[in-house]
Amino acid sequence: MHVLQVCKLVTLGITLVITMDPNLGKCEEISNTCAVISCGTHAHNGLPGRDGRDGKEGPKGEQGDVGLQGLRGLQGPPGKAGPTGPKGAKGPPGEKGQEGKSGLLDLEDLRTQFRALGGHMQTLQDNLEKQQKILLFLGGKKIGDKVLVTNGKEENFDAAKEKCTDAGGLLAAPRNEAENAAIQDLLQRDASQAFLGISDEHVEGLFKYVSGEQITFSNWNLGEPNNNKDAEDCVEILSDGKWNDIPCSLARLVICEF
Ligand code: FUC
Ligand code: CA
Repeated sequence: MHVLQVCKLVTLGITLVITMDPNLGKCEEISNTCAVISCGTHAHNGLPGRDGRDGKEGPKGEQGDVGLQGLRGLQGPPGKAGPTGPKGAKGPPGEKGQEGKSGLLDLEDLRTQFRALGGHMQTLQDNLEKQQKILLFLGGKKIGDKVLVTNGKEENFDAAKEKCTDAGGLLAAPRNEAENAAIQDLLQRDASQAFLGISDEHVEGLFKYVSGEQITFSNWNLGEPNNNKDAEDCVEILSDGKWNDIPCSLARLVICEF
């Protein structure tokens, strides 16, 4: 069969189809599918037709496959602190400590130390009594809590005060009748008068103990204190126990109280 015959057969077939379907009757549409087909009855092929117009935009295609993983991004800022984690496991037991002392033993130690302290105090007490006995043996006199002692020397008021304070005592001053009698007893052995630790050298007429307190006991001789010649600020005790104010510059027996 010749090519011409084949083309005629095809054209015939197409013509039949067009006849059966009016929508397919236009020659232009047919020429899009077969460039060699013409609507005429020419025996030879025509020139190629013009390029057709662009077709309408097709429907949206199906979603493509998932793309490849992108590049790793830059490190972000630190996040907030997370919640407290669960408690860790218990650690291994530590080394065994030194053996502790029993509370009973501590109490026993305390008793031992207390007994030792009591012993020391007793020793001190014994020594004190021994010293007092020595003082009394040397002529001291105990009256109440006081111990009166004389050095057997006569000094002016300031020197007498100093002798007593240097020895850790005070120039003796009777606070009552008994103490006055004890001092009187002491001076009779060594002298006829002794200084008392009393004066009005700061305020005339206001007699005070050397410790600074105003006197609370006195045993003035009749007519005393007279501040003779306006020069008597110190006090002597006479052999009969009576008091007389005299100049502080005079020398009198030193009697101290401890
Ligand atoms: C009395 C006393 C004086 C002084 C004088 C000799 O006047 O009051 O203190 O002892 O005698
Ligand atoms: Ca006097």
